[in-house]
Amino acid sequence: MNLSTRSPGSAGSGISPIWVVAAGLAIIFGGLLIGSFAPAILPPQASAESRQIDALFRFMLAIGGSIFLLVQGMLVYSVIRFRAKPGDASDGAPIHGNTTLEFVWTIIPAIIVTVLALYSVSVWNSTHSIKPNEQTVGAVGARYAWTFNYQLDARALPSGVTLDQLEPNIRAAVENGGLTLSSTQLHTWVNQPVAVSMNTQDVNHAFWIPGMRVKQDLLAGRTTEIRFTPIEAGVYRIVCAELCGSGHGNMAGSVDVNGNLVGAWLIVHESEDAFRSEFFDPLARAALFPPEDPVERGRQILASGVYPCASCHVVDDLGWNGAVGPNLNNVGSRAATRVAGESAEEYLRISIRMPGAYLVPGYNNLMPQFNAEPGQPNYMPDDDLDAIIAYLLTLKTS
Ligand code: HEC
Ligand SMILES: [Cu+2]
Repeated sequence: MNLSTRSPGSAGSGISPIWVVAAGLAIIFGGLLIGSFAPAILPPQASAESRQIDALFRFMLAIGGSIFLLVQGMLVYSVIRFRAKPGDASDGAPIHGNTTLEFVWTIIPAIIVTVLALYSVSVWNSTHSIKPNEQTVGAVGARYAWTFNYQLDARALPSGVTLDQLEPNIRAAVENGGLTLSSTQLHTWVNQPVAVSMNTQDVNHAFWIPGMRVKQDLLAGRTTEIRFTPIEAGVYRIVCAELCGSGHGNMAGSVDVNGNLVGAWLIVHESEDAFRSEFFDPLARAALFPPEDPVERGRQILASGVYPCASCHVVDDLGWNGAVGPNLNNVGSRAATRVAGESAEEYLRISIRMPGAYLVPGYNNLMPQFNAEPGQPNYMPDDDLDAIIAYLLTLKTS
């Protein structure tokens, strides 16, 4: 073993062990200090999982911080201690073959990586395990909106509603596994484990709730899942974390945990039952007793967020403020004059079924095609389309 690191001109023999111990402690405590900054750079923890994930992150940050201090400390030390004396233009002695050193710098990273791997797998297994009494929600990503689907079955009818009040076909749906209720919000409550199963209508998206520390890709043709258990009431942002097109930045949603945002105020409900009934009962009533009037039905369909129109269009009546496509506030007035020979109704039908056929001047062909057959991307049944057209025809500015 031949370690001749010192350049010929450098003075002194070894460094005092006291200094080595002091430097070692400074590096370890410095790393821990760096690791303790983690909470300051992350959003507040809103789920049980976020505690485990942040602890893992802090651990990694502390290790990374220690390595950073070690490397930078050596660098600064060497620059000062081994600087060239005036007039010394000679090179340092070449170094090779130090088995001890090589052993140490192989074994230490190997131990670190093994510990991190075991720790990460245990966090992964715990955050991804199926929890008892999970609330299951379906999430659909489509350029550029999130839709959440809840199943309504016979056990969860709103109070005062009985099966025999329902139309036969709706009753049959409720009895055979449930009706789907759609909303643009993911509603849940504190300490309720949630399992979200996710599909995309078009390209890949990624479902990310920074406050819950969950993020998962939506992959075309596959169903992916994510789980979390909220621990704090509040409203949390959902973000798309996969660049998916020109409206990607608008592809946001919210998780409302046992609370409601009214104006600027977060109102936490008195009871879980009140919270559930305020959110689910109106959705359920709308699905169980669809309005006869096609205009009202069309409005209800669009308001439910089951189609992602809001992120691209403005409709004041529905609170939409998307900016990718034309403002639809008075589309009912202009639809008849857009294309010679097409009635207003026919023009709107083509706008939705074949958006590329007639482009509105000044806009690109960015609207997804809403298809008539189940199983196609962006499926929109004829019934829904008729109702939506009836509603759009009423949008006129005076
Ligand atoms: C990804 C963005 C996007 C989404 C989602 C989207 N549109 Fe569009 N839409 C556009 C763009 C861009 C245009 C203009 C280009 C064109 O005519 O295709 C347009 C045009 C239209 C027009 C013609 C407007 C006019 O002034 O003549 C109608 C009607 C329309 N969209 C309705 C809808 C409805 C209803 C939905 C939901 C079912 C929807 N759009 C979803 C982007 C979008
Ligand atoms: Cu997206």
